[in-house]
Formats: sequence, structure tokens, C-alpha cells
Amino acid sequence: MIRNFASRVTQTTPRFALLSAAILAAPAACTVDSQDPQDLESGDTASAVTTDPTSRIKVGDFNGDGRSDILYTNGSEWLVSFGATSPLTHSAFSAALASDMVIGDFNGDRRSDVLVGTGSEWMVSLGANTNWQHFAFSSTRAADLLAGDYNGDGKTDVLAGTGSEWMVSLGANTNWQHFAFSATTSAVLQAADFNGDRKADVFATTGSEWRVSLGANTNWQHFANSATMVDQLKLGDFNGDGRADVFYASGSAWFISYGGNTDWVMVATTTAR
Ligand SMILES: [Ca+2]
Ligand SMILES: [Ca+2]
Ligand SMILES: [Ca+2]
Ligand SMILES: [Ca+2]
Repeated sequence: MIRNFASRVTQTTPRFALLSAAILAAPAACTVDSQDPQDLESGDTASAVTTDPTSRIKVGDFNGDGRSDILYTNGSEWLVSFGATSPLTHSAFSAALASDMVIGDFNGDRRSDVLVGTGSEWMVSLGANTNWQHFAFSSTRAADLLAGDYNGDGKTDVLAGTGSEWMVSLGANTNWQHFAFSATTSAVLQAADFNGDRKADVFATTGSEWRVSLGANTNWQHFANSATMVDQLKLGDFNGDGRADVFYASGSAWFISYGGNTDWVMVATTTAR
């Protein structure tokens, strides 16, 4: 039984400041631009991505080196920054935006794939650079899915929160099965493996702290003190140590908290363009 917690809190200005100075001290001068995201193209530096970190960015390991990469969608093309530190390079031409997709390794080849829901079926682009192929019939949209490997078999599964329970489709192509009781819907959750047991854990924010449900079926436990909300953060393993890290894009830079409970590190800065 997973205890319910405060419903989503929205903030117009993302707050980078963290309540506990001992954990995740806030970098100086971190502001978020309110303009529309820039349309970047191949060759632009990774750090040229500014504003709105949630709508155009997804995290996955697209080259299979064990470190998470950033996938940037500009409405016509997908671009990848390997390790969140290299310049953006072309991956595929597609109008699909990050907000319409979930990322996972659905065929188990260690490279991340893109899954979208059309309203009647789930389609997958293997490696984020191949044509869409049918994966399963489902009316559930990608925005309502939480990708993660919940049974630890190396293939990504999807979790959906109904408002009363969490259901999982193993491999994203099997029938829904009950996983835990929780009123928290998938839209305000993210998933990644924080304790390194190769099973996805569920991550949530309250406005004052970050919480984790290990294995997506245990009670919430405190992870770090931070006012930064889930919709401003991305999860991935950027240093390849097997444990999830937390990614944050500000108006001028990308930051990572390795392990999700260490100080923010600036990994890329904006260049003029
Ligand atoms: Ca794959
Ligand atoms: Ca799995
Ligand atoms: Ca885990
Ligand atoms: Ca890591």
C-alpha cells in the first residue's frame, strides 16, 4: 500500500533553491527563461537548449554506452546530446514531440527506443532512428505512461496510475497487471532506478522534498530536500554507475544531481547562436 501524498503543485517560476543547504545546494544565478524553446538543429551545442525543459527533452541511452543521453525534439527533427555533454546531433526526422512519447528499451538491445500512443495503439521507433512499428493495441496515451523496468528483466515496462492503483504492462505489450495501490497518477511521477537493483523506482515531489517508492510497490521514503517539482526534472543515469541521476535545465545551463542526493553540477552552458 502506497500512501497518498499531496497533489501536484504547479509553479510558474521553477525554484531551484533547495531547502536543505546540506543537500543539493542551489547554484547561484539560476533563472529560467519564459520564452518559447529555441528550435535547435544538428551541430548546435547541447547547452543551447534553453527554457521549458519538460516539453521538448527526453532522457534515454540512445547509443547503448550505459550513460543517459538527452533527446531534443523541435517539431520536425530529433536531436541527441550524448551524456548530456556533447553537441546535438541528428537522430531522425519526426514531428513527434517529447510530450507525446515515453522512452525505454522495449526490445532489450540496451539502446533506448521511443514509444508513442496514437489513441488506439502503441508504436515504437527502435533506437529513436527507425520507422514506427506496431507494438501493442491500447488507447492509453504516452503522456499517461511511466516507462521503467519494473521487473528487472532488461526490457522496459510501462506503468499507468488510474487514480486508485498502479498498473503495469510488462514489456509494454502484455495485459495490465496490478502493481500497487496509490491515488497518485502517472502524470506527476517519474521512474528510474535509484538504489541500483536494476528495478525501476518511482519518484515524486511534494514541493519540499523528493520521494521514492522503491520498486514502485513500497511506501514512499524521503530522498532529498528540494522545492523543485517533478515536471521540471528529468531522470537518467548520466554517469553510468547504475543509479539514477536528476537532470535540470535552466535558462542558461544544464545541471545534474548525481544519485539524486548530491549537489547540482553544471554539465553544459549556453553558447551564443
Ligand atoms: Ca532498444
Ligand atoms: Ca521489464
Ligand atoms: Ca530500484
Ligand atoms: Ca548515476
